[in-house]
Amino acid sequence: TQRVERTQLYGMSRIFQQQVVDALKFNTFSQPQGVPGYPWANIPVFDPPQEDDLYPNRALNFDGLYEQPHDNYHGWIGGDMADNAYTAFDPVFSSYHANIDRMLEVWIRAHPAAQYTTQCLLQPFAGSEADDVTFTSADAWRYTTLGDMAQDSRHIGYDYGVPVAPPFGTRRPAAKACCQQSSTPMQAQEQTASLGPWVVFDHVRCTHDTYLIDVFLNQPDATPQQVSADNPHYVGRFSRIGMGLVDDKGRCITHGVSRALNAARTAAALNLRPTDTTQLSVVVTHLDSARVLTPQEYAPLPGFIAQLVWDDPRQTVAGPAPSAGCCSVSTTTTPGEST
Ligand SMILES: [Cu+2]
Repeated sequence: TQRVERTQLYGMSRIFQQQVVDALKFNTFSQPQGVPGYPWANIPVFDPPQEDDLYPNRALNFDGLYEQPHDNYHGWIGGDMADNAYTAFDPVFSSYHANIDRMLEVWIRAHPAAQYTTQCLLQPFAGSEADDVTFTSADAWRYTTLGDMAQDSRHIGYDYGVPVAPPFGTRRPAAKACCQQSSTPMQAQEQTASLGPWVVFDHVRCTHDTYLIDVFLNQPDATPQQVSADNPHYVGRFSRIGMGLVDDKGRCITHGVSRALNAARTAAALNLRPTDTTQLSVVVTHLDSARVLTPQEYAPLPGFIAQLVWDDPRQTVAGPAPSAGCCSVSTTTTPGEST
């Protein structure tokens, strides 16, 4: 049974890695926020809480898409890693985030023309202490900006070795082509042609505890046992890493954002079309207790209701959309069904 479990876990990793590949397809890094061009993560002051309309929709770009598989691995490891208040206390955090940096590097090198704001300080602290640090204060030199950080690593003195295994989504080179890094993107055309549909969650905000949201199409009786990469009805996971303790730093947004999970693989496996009536189901699991929540229990949580959207989200990126851009999509879904 250990082997079966392990195979299951590797299957999940395949799904998470596909989510990374999906994120890397987005040519926009993050949406600018407000006139100074702050991206969402650079809101300079959280105390007092900021106006809702300062928070852009961050679903439809690399940053928003990539956070999902990032969160999934936090939840997958569990324990401290799945608790925002303690996550960096787990030694695996450092090596895990070293790879997050590497994936950022993949994106940066694939988009050499991208520009990042240098106007905004990345502040390691929030709250009243941070209020004293301004763009012009003497302390500012201790801090850095997104523009300083988002550079090709070779500009700041280090480089990445050649991976020992081909990146996920590339074919292994033919046996005879020994030393060339010439692996070709796997079914590149096919993937580009099948980017949708998307499972979209709106009004996503912080939670206290950590939850796993597993998504299925046309599986109304879904249970945790059906979470498997081999199940054609299974779309993937949307982990919500809890803030833990009390969010005393005011880091939680008040308005909420939209997040999207690509369902192209599932739609292709089930031969679904936009005109079909497709049932969307979610199984929400409370990570610490492994308890499955009833729809009555998870419905009041922020951003736990999903809908299926067939439009390619990249077509709808038209600038900051504080109201989470879901007003004009067509859907043929029964949202939020579960066991
Ligand atoms: Cu992390």
